[in-house]
Amino acid sequence: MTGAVHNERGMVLLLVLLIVALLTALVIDFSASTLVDLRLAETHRDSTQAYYLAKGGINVGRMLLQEDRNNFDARSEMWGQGLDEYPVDDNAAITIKIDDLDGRIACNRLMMTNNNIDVELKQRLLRLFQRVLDISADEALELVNNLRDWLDPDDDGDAESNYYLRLEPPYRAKNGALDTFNELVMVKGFDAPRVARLEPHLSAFGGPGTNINTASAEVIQALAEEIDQAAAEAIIDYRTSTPIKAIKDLEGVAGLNDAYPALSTKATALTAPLTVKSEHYRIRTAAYVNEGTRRLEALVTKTGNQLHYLKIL
Ligand SMILES: [Ca+2]
Ligand SMILES: [Ca+2]
Repeated sequence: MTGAVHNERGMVLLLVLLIVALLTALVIDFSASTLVDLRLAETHRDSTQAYYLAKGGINVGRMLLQEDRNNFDARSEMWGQGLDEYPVDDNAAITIKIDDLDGRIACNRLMMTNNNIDVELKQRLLRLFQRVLDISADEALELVNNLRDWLDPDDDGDAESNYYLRLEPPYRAKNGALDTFNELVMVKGFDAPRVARLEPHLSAFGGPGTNINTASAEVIQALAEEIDQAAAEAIIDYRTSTPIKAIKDLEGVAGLNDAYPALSTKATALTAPLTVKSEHYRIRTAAYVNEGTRRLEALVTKTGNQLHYLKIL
């Protein structure tokens, strides 16, 4: 069997699995009381069905990730395609979007398990903050230090509980990992507009490494000083047609020049390695049933198909 035929059969099988999973989510017995206003009952039924359909969509997303067993992870793969208002019934549709969080820099990884700073990740955050927020090196350093104080277990520093307790309303420094990315707005210097600008490049949850197949141009440039905008664009051009299966694939790619040796070094770094594979994903779904809409978000780890959380958006 050729690779193409095999892939095509795999896609058809997945599509069948997907429709079965979604229709199962829709088949729920609703016995609306005759005493309740019919219109209200219908709205309630639609929203409830939309909730189960959105949840079915999360399961389909997890299934797509589990079906992906090769040695690289890129958006051109089945999981990266997603579904956009895909009809599953006459009155129902589903949107599924899977984002690879290992293409982003995971804030929580700034502190290593031994409570030391990951100096490699710190450098990447410094470069990313300067470029994305258009701030000086000193201002970027202050932000990284504030994030460190938020995460580290002690209360020694400029941006610790002694600072936050003077705010209105007062609160304490977390002195631990971020539970959600939006928690970053609580950290000194990270206001909502800044957090929104950083969001495509950062996550709370994620691996220590960075997947070159899914990283943004900004994250690619943040990897090393030697990687300029032209080099980041050359990588993105290359990977659009050819998923990167090993960092070595980039050797000799036109436009990379001095950036390749830097990338090659990152691939074997002891901390925050540059990779071609991912473990941490965010699945977002939106389900529409007549007038009812429900949106869900899940964070999952691919190995062991672990669900870290499921929340209604
Ligand atoms: Ca893959
Ligand atoms: Ca602290």
